[in-house]
Amino acid sequence: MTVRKNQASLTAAEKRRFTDALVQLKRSGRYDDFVTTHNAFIVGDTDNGERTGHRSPSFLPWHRRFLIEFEQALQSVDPAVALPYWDWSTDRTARASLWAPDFLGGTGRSRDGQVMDGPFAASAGNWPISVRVDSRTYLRRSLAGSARELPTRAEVESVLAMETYDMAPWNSSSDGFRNHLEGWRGVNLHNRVHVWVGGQMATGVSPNDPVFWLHHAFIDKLWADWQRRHPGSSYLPLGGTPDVVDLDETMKPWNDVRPAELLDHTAHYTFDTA
Ligand code: CU1
Ligand code: CU1
Repeated sequence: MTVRKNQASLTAAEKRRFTDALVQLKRSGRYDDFVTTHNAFIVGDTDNGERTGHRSPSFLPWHRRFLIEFEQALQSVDPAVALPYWDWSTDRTARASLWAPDFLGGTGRSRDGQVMDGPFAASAGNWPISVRVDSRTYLRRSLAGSARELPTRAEVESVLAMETYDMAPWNSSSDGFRNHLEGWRGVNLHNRVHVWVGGQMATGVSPNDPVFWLHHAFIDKLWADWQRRHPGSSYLPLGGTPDVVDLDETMKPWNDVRPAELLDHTAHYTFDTA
């Protein structure tokens, strides 16, 4: 059984196995397939046209399925590994242990944003950026650069309190839990964290930065927390909505899964909240 832990409580050995598995997956070429898929959806998802991964109700089930596939790929390398989650409302500075050299490494240097320490530094030779939106082949970050503050716990609570999952027009202008969590409206949770990290994380090729997985594992956990708080609230829309994925409609790129089948994460993993 896969147990996703808070990254702050991982042992040194757990951190090492996780980053080793990432590097092995990268070397095999399979890691970059995930970056390519993510960017294709970022480019294709539009407010007034078809939208699946972002700006739409299926933002949450799409990333849940995406993370499950990625976690399974990691487990094919090391069966003991699970995705950790990063609670950025608690570990909210560039000095958090998340960014230490024994885990993800730190912020980029001021000249060009290049990450200089940790397993994903260009100098370590294990993390060439191949799927990219510009010519730079090294991992970049600018922690606390463009977005100065990460979301607070009070801001998280204000979004978890929202009763309705999503509503028309089912895009980046919608009111409701999904869009406030995704961050196009209100206090902005998910999008702001991408911008706070900066570098590739602020682009469509964001999975180039391994912190992408820890960020989205926490977004996924917030969805599960919201479900527990609002047992009477359902995924919406239920059906008949053009351009978005209804509850029982199949979801690209997989075409073998519907949001309805992804509402219960416990079939795949649980969270260790220690
Ligand atoms: Cu995404
Ligand atoms: Cu994201």
